[in-house]
Amino acid sequence: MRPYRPALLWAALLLAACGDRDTTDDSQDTATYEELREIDAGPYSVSWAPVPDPIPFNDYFAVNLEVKEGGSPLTDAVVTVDAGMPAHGHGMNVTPTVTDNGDGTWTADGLLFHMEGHWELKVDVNEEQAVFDITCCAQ
Ligand SMILES: [Cu+2]
Repeated sequence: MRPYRPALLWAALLLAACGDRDTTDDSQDTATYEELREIDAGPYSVSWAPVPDPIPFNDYFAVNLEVKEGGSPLTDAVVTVDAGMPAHGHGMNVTPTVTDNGDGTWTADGLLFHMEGHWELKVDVNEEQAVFDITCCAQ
């Protein structure tokens, strides 16, 4: 009968666990469904809502953002908004302006999706980024 070697088994498990460590250092969360209106980015929870809703095709719209940390509104943060079509490698033809409402909400104005298809709405909160997948646009 061969001797049982639990130490070797544990060493293998530890090596496997350590090997995964690099991939867990990921500051970007990507939403899988366009219906997803709230996702986590690092310690922050980011939710968005377009105005008007649904987003109009080839017309200006705004995005209301709400950012929380630990369930409380985040009132002191740098928030920027951008959007692009990853399959086409381009962004918007306009530059949105972001207003800090001072209560954990931000308003991004002047967004415009000039093509139909898959867009990514990227919301940067300090050093983190939340990416929302959006299919443009409901007719
Ligand atoms: Cu495009």
